[in-house]
Amino acid sequence: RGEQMDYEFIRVARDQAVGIITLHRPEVLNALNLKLVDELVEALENMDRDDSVRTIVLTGNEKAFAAGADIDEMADETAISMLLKDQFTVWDRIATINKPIIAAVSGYVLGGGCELMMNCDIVIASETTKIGQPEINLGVMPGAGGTQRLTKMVGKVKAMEMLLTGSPISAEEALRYGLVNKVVPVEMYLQEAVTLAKKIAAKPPLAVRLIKKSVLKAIDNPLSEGLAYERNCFYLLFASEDQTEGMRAFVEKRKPKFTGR
Ligand code: CO8
Repeated sequence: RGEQMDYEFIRVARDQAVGIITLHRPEVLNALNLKLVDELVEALENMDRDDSVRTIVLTGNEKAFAAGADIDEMADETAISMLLKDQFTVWDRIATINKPIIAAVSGYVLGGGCELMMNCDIVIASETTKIGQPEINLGVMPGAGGTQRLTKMVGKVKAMEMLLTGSPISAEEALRYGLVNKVVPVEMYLQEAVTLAKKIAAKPPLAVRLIKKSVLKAIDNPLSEGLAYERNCFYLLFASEDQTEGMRAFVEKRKPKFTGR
């Protein structure tokens, strides 16, 4: 399992220690149907288990990272059919991936697409990126974290504006509000993300993993709990061979060789 041929709506590839997942439903601007999300979660979890993958890049195409959940698939749902389908149990597993996920986005990043981007750890955006939560225009609201994660990221008044008008913001505006890390020309966004992913892939993996976990703790917990968690992770890393190697290499003025142990 996990071979390319298993997937209908995504593509998986490798560039050295970077796993690359490409959303691939170009004819509908990568609208996220249930099967696509299932495949995405399976690919993410496979890469998370694979020691030779250190970081993950998640991308779409130039025109769309993802224009949201698949509206055709949702149009005839009822409250009870949605509840029974329980699509968010699989969705929530995206937030449990241990390895850093770098989103390389361009074009439309709307609705569930924006919520997916906000589940990533670092975001590189092309100049043509448009980010928004247009659910209100369909008579609904975000259901995969859009009201919560967006508010924590951009603050109350900007979140209100985006969620209540449904109008997308530009890449530059997203940069100002801290929704994306960097805006680059459209020819470069994927390469830029892969370069960044390779840089992080060269770092000691246990430290990478515990830093990601600790930062995510800050979003959801009081400071005192986050600090206690950080302290324990910090102590834990002193049990790793990479701590011994990293500090010894510094003292010996040579480059460290990290093994992930
Ligand atoms: N779902 C299904 N099909 C879509 C979607 C979508 N979200 N977005 C675009 N498409 C399809 C279009 O129907 C069209 O198909 P066809 O060629 O068969 O007519 C094709 O993609 C190309 O789209 P357009 O012709 O509309 O292209 P335009 O360039 O004219 O417009 C827009 C681009 C502005 C992005 C427009 O397509 C649009 O408004 N799309 C819908 C955006 C939207 O409302 N997204 C929010 C969806 S609701 C949601 O995400 C709730 C999240 C809940 C959690 C989900 C977890 C997965």
